[in-house]
Amino acid sequence: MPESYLPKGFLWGFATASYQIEGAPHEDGRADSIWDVHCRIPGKIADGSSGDVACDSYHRTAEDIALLKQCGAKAYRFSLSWSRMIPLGGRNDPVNEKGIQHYVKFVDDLHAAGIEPMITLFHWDLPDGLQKRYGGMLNKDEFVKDFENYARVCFMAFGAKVKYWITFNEPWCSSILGFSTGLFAPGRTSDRSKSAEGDSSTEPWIAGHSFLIAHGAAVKAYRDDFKAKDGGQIGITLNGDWTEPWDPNDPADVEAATRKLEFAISWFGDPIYFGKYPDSMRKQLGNRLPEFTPEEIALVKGSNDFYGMNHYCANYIKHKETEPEPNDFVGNLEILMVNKAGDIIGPETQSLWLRPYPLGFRKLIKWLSDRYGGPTFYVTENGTSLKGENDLPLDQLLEDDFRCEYFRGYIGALADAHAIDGVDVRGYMAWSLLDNFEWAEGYETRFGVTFVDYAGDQKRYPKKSAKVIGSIFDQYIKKE
Ligand code: GBH
Repeated sequence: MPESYLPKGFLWGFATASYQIEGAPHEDGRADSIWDVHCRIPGKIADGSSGDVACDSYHRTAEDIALLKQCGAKAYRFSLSWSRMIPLGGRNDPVNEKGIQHYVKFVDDLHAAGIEPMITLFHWDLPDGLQKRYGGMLNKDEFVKDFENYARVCFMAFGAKVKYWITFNEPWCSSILGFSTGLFAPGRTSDRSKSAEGDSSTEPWIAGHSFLIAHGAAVKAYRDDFKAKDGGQIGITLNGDWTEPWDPNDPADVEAATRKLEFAISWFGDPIYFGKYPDSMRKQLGNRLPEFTPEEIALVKGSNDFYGMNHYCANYIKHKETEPEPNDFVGNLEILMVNKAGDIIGPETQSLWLRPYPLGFRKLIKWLSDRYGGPTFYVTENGTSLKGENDLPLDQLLEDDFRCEYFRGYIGALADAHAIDGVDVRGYMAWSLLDNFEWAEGYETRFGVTFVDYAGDQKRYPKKSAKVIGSIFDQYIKKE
């Protein structure tokens, strides 16, 4: 037994997202999401692929549940496709009973297998109807009403069967990658070589504001009309990488490292816990960052029952002397893999942005816990790709020791954060159960503990990490 530990009853399992695994885009009444549309634009997805088939999980729910059981998972975090439930998306559009029934059955099947469902309402796949009708997140009033309506449809459909609800997955990604760099759907950006429309200096901040208000409205709906009878909890999932100063002896780099955390995480975290945007963001962005009305503050402040934390890696941060560009979204700084002393933050993976640094996990969750007054955390994603994994022959690919080491390091760091630093963490979902559609990267980058044979009828093969992860939790979770 290692010295550090995770609390008794710790909820661990795996995470996925609807568009990344389901396929079946036209089945049972589903309509397009903005990702279906985005994938059709040539050049947007590295391998020209889409989520049309993906892991075919829409047809293989039993197989996926069997995989979860085999791994010993206690929980499964998955997202609902809004376009299956309300195909056109809006509060006056028809609800699709078939879409609802698919997920109701899935939740029942999970329970029958002894696996706790954790539902994400929105993992980036906005119904395209709402994008076309009014610009999606850019139209705050419409978007908030439609999201609240969709959330209510879900709360009603699943009632007491679901104890863990997540409103949004990583609103940073939808806002910045969707409205600033244009890498993600809906692909808007000021860069006219990439999109005919968009304003990177304003739209990401407007979208982010809409997400916050919509989160607050959905949480209020749950607390007012469902929580007492259904007994669940609701929160938001925020992404964030840890930051180390490029030169720890340069106060400007130390400050920039914190500013990066504020631009990436506190953008959403501060309004939810304090009712305001971080000063560093207001200072740089001025009135491009929307203001909260008193009614909005009342909705947003205090709107997390728990903090959903997605975390993968760390970077070195170097301040910039020059004035920030109008499209800057990181806080006027450089993000680097090597520091002044020549240390490398972590080994390469298949994802350019992902360098494992387990100690950063412990440091970040402690930083968040201190900043936000010791909230309850559920880690809602953590995992890694492997450099060159996709090019390996199957027998070698299944021996994913690098991923096993990643999980050992990160789960150990989490146990330290809990046992030594006193962080209140109660669950952990590894990303991901399956190799899946890795957004703009297509299928070349794999994050699964299960290999999915895209050329061989989507057959699933558990990797070594699928077995190892359970033994790691066994080691750390307190029995008494
Ligand atoms: C998660 O985001 C997602 O929730 C999940 O759907 C996804 O499959 C998983 O990561 C693995 O990627 O390309 O330089 O602009 C993780 C947080 C933040 C990581 C944005 C990628 C893009 C950096 N992501 N980041 S860049």
